[in-house]
Amino acid sequence: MSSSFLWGAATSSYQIEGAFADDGRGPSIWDTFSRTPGKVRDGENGDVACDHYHRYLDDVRLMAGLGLRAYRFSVAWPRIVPERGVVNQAGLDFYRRLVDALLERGITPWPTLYHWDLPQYLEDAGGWPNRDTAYRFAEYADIVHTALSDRVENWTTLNEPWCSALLGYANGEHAPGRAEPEQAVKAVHHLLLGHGLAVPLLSGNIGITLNMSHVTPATTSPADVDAARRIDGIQNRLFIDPVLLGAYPEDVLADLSHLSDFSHVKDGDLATISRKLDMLGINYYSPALVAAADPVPSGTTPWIGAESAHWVDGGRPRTGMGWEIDENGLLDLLQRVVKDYPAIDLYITENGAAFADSVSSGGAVHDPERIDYLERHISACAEAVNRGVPLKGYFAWSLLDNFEWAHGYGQRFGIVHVDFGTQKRTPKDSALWYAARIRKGLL
Ligand code: IFM
Repeated sequence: MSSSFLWGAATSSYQIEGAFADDGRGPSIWDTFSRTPGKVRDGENGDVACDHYHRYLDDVRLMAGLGLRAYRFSVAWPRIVPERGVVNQAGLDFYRRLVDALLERGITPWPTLYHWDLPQYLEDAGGWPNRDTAYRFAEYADIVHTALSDRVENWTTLNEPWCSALLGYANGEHAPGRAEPEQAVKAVHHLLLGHGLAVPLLSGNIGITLNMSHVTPATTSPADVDAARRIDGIQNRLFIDPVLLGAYPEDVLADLSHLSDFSHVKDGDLATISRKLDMLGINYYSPALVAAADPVPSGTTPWIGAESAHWVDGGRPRTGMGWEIDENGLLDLLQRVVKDYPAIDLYITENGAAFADSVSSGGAVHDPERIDYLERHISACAEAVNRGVPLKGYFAWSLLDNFEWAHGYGQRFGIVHVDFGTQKRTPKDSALWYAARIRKGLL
């Protein structure tokens, strides 16, 4: 079992590529958002990021040196279709070169088609709240698949549609920065519709990646239990239910009824969204301990549907992002997915932690907290497999320190340190630990 377990690391296009105007790439919503004053820490952006677009060969060599068996990256839609109706061959060529370099070193390419960099012209036409964007996504998926299917077998449609829809359109923390909760509900549906429209156009091992959390009530009081139900509904079930069960959860529709009458859900949409998949990617970082809310503090924008719930401190250590560390949440979550949903291969497509790393005078990066985080969560994966969970792989987030969205370069998630001034890569102690863990195997 453990020898076929797929070990990898993950990145995404806007977070690492840079080369924002090279070879015909058009602007994305993140180019626009990061240039909007006050949206990203210190006004930082992905113009250069890790300069991976120019350094991909070195980065692939680095991956090979660490013994990675798979590399999860995303394709930048604005490189492929920079303007409506225009296919940019130079953009496709970049990913062909990247995939070839991976295959030459025995690393399985694991592309995601959408990791948040919507072409700006599609946002100008309404963005994800506009149904047409789902059809444009399917067209784009078809273009990428046609170009790469001779060398790529594993396809992920979307990464974390929760973030695209809710952070992007409900509270505006992410691009395109709109605080329009009614539109966010439509964005949820059109992201999922885009996924479903793309599925029959792809071949091989096809999946979607959801960011999921294990949500538990802080107490057994009915109010806290209901708060946990609502958060679980918005975070998990609003996405996994339509994809794997073919229906939105009734209680979540009721929770959102003040925002939407769901007339944007057309006949046949749920059949499209629930087309059969081969795998489900789960991104797990932290659990959620939830209680019924005191009034939400002024100046904060609650999640839609979760206006009267708040997160309770579980008393565990936290990462640099302030996220509580609990590997048992991952084990519980995996077992819950197996229990509540039809059988499907599972992959942890992201898991990792940001800490304030620095290069020591000897040139090493000592990151014992990240090693501890990874060790705990990989052990939870091993335990899940022992308990019969069909978990087939694990991708550390992230290969490289990178542009952490609204946090700019202030949060380092990499197992490889990047000096953003010189672009020097230094494998952290965690990268060396991970390489040894891969050699040892899961179980
Ligand atoms: O950096 C992000 C990634 O783009 C999506 N999942 C969570 C990561 C850490 O915040």
